[in-house]
Amino acid sequence: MMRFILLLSAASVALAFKNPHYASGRTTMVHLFEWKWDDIAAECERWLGPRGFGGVQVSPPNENLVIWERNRPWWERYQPMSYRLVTRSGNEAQFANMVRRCNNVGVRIYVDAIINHMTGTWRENVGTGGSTANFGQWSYPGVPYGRNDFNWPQCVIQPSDYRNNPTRVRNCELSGLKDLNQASEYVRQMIVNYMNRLIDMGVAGFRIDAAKHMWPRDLRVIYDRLRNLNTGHGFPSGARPYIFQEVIDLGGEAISRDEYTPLAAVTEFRFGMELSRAFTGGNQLRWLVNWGPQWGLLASADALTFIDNHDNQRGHGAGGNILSYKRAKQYKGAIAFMLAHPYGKPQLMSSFDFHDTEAGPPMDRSGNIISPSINSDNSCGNGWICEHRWRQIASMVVFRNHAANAAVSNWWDNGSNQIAFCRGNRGFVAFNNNNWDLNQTLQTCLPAGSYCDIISGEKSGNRCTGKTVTVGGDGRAHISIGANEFDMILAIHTGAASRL
Ligand code: LAG
Ligand code: CA
Repeated sequence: MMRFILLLSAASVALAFKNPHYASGRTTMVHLFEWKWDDIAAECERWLGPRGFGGVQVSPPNENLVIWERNRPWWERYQPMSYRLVTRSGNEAQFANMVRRCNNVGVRIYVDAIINHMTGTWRENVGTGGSTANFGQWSYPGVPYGRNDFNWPQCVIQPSDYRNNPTRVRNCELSGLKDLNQASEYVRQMIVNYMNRLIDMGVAGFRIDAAKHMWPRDLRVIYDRLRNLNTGHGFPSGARPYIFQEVIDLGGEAISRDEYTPLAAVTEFRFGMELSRAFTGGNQLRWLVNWGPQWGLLASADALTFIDNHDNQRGHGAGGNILSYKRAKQYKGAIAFMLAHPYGKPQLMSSFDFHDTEAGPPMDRSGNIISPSINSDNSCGNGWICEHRWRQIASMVVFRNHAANAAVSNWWDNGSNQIAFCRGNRGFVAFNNNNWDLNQTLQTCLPAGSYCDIISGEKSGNRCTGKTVTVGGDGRAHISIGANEFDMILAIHTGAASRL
């Protein structure tokens, strides 16, 4: 009996940090990379809430080193100076206001937590909140941290360490960033205080930056000390934060993602790598028939899934050839597959346009971030891409919410790159990644009726601005996706947004 209870409680601990606590009926989060808090609050109210998005991953909210020497690159935010909530995205009051306003419209906030390290060594030493540091003394009075709070002896991770030296990967510096010692009681306390402050403000969870570079046993202590989510923000009582740990595991390294799944969820980097490969012709779509763990992916409940993230869309981090907004047709195909298929917990990337992989977000001469403007066709301006506003992508978020727990059924393929499947009797989707047309009568599994394809257009009143699909009494319908069409996808569902 005792053993059974222990087993049971071990299982519930593992599940505890794997629930995003989305508002009911929501399934998908978006990373609003480098957005300002006031703009995110507005976006929750005018777009994300009404369109059924579940949450937003925000850029690190804690004070970072200002690096004019490199013209304020995006990556300065991965160099913490303190846990004060002051950055180019806004101050503490603005952060709190954003969390409140987003929760009010059913959109959760997830914080990118940089707890592995502090800054590198630079000539400049002032943070976004005015804190200073003495790099040579490992001194960060804004926390405060000093020499005793870091790993010694100082060392820098070498490429070969990833293959054969897990201790160095955990205890040496990641690209010269001063490496905190999470085994220290004091360091743990500072980190826990920071994260608990955010939980009290109403955030729903965290991305754990560089989790591979910290010991799972130390992370466990930190997670266990986190408070429950704030019931004053609509979370159920006893709810644990959602934690997705950034572990890049493409195989062949000494440290594996499996060391982290007993603790909480993990970012599944193989997901975007495989789908990018398939949607650029490096693999046939027909093989996606057994998409999931059979492909070597994590168990679905453990996986935070995405095509690109802020690192691999610009060749930072590990793994190359990831699709992004820059190859829009293929990218939308991969994203639509991610959202149509029940595997994993999807995260969308929302980018600013870049040519220089180091360049920071759109900013003025003083380094202030310039807000995205919103055009009449719902797209963004001022240098912001806003993939989450692309009709095809936003419509597929609605599709996923509507498909809910329905399983994949009635898989069809043409033996190469044309595929189609149903989600129970709620949704149907088809893809054409061949260079010839798809023209087929297929089993849609949907009730007879007239549907508006949510990819080529949308329902507006009782009209459809895209393809209309007529499903017969036998559930069959004629499906056509031309090889040269703007998109390679067709999707219909029984929700209000598609049914005519
Ligand atoms: C991450 N995950 O584990 C982030 O997703 C990733 O964006 C971060 O790297 C990294 N870990 C540390 O949090 C980014 C850039 C790096 C950048 C680093 C710190 O990809 O290029 O390093 O943030 O700002 C930069 C320079 C390095 C330099 C270092 C230290 O590029 O040349 O050695 O700063 O000063
Ligand atoms: Ca470390």
